[in-house]
Amino acid sequence: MASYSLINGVNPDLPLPWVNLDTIQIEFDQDVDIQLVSLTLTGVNVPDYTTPDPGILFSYNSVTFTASYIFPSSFPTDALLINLDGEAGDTSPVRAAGGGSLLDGAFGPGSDFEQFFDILHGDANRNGSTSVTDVVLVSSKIPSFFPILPYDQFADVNGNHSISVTDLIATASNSPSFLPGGLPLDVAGVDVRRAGLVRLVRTGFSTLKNLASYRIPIWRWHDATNDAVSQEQGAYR
Ligand SMILES: [Ca+2]
Ligand SMILES: [Ca+2]
Ligand SMILES: [Ca+2]
Repeated sequence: MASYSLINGVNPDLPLPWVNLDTIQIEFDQDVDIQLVSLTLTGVNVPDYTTPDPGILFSYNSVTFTASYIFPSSFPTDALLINLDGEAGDTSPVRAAGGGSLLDGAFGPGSDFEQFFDILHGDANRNGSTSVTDVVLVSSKIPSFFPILPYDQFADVNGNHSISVTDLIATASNSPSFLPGGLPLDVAGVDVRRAGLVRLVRTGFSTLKNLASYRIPIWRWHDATNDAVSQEQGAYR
């Protein structure tokens, strides 16, 4: 039986402050069959980012086992939900390359994977609102450059590895603002948290490398001998 684990970044449950995130990358631990329509992104402010396809650039690298979805514009402030199809009845479920086993999503082989994450432009202290507190925080880091302190990746709201007046303006211009109330619905219009997938609320972000293509979940298959380990590693168990 296959399973998966996530690799978490710094406080992965908290909002992401970056203003120019536009790419979702999903890295697998083996070669997979995956298509553009395998992924759906929904939100509260924007109910559906992927249907119909707004011009997403999809690619899959069969050497690094990484799927990339480059969206035509940066994600706005929103509460978001990724759905990756893994059900037998889906149009293009993710499966091991060559017609192998279906993806192990929420509860077992042949189920979707769903993951929440929040974006709040300028929320440098990641407390769920953008205010003068964030403006003061960003201001206190000017000038700084990665990786020398007081550089802070979350105060570098345009993700260019330096904190400057540009980040300050971006933060101030988004203040005050808040995350939307409510939860994103999945593609079937079901509130997946209320439907029992509370364990999927936790998001898994890797260490920041390139903010403009921020890497979100790391997906892994495990063979039967690794199953006990992978269950323990599951970020939302
Ligand atoms: Ca599905
Ligand atoms: Ca804040
Ligand atoms: Ca910057």
